[in-house]
Amino acid sequence: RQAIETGTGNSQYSGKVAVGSVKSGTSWLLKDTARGGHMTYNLKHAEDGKGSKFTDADNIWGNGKTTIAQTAAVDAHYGAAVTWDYYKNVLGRKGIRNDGKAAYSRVHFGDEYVNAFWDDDCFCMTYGDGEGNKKPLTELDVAGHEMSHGLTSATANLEYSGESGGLNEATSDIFGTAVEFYAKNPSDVGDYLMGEKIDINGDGTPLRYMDKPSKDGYSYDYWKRGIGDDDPHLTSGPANHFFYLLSEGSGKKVVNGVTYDSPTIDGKAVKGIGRAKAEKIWYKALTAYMTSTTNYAQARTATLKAAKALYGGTSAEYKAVGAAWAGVNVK
Ligand code: ASN
Ligand code: ZN
Ligand code: CA
Repeated sequence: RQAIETGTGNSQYSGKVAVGSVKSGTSWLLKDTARGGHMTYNLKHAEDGKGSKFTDADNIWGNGKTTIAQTAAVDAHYGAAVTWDYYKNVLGRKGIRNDGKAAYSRVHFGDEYVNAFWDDDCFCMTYGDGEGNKKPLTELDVAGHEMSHGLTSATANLEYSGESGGLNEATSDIFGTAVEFYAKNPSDVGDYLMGEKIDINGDGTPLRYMDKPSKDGYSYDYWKRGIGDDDPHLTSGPANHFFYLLSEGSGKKVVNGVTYDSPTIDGKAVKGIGRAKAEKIWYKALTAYMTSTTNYAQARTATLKAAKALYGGTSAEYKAVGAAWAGVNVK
């Protein structure tokens, strides 16, 4: 039997964090025994295989910078841990498959790779180092996003093309964002932006905006016919926007110091019901009512069913779901 221990991690994006580690001989192993045994591996720039285990002599991991390989591992390991805790404590779910077993993470994939991804085959998350090895794609909301692709695969299994592809992507943005808020980490406060710290555009802007997805220059704010032919990362827009409207409502609002201004297609105001309820509605819709081919109209029906089951068919929550979908042109 191994004693469960916790190490100290100096992350790049989330400050000083606890990391799951376990004593192994004379050193420590980066293994989260308290969370299904999740481990983070070092690919050392390879693009396949599992990589090498991370070990450490003093159980203090990373230095907050990219100068040592451990730092990206700290962020990835922490991201998987917070996502695990969010699933358990908020969604009542024991890991991605609800079986108590962890996925694993791999960092330092490829050469200056500017992406991160989930893979159903390895049941694992993988992170690149970013351009110039400066901004690894290991930010907390990105980790929550990738791990939640595993959650989608294990539940509704939304096909990664057509409108279901956009809903698949949005599910990952929704839970990635939920995880970031859940962490209550003063070094990485929650927001309705994706990847705001990885500076993927090189000008300080985030990867995606949920209050008004078109702010990225590419994403859709509203559903329209034929949308499913486009990239899931752009057709996630209406569902991300729906989630924002349902949580916070339309118009101007400041949350954790960030100013949002969320429009509706017809200018009708939507009143938010709070993020916690919006998350519960999306999770129930995903796990009870959506299937692999669910499209936008069916996602509306699924979330209405979920709101009815959770809060009743005459509730303010149920009405807000309808209003938020109308705001993004899904009726
Ligand atoms: N980061 C992307 C995602 O999770 C990776 C991809 O498009 N395959 O959607
Ligand atoms: Zn994704
Ligand atoms: Ca974020």
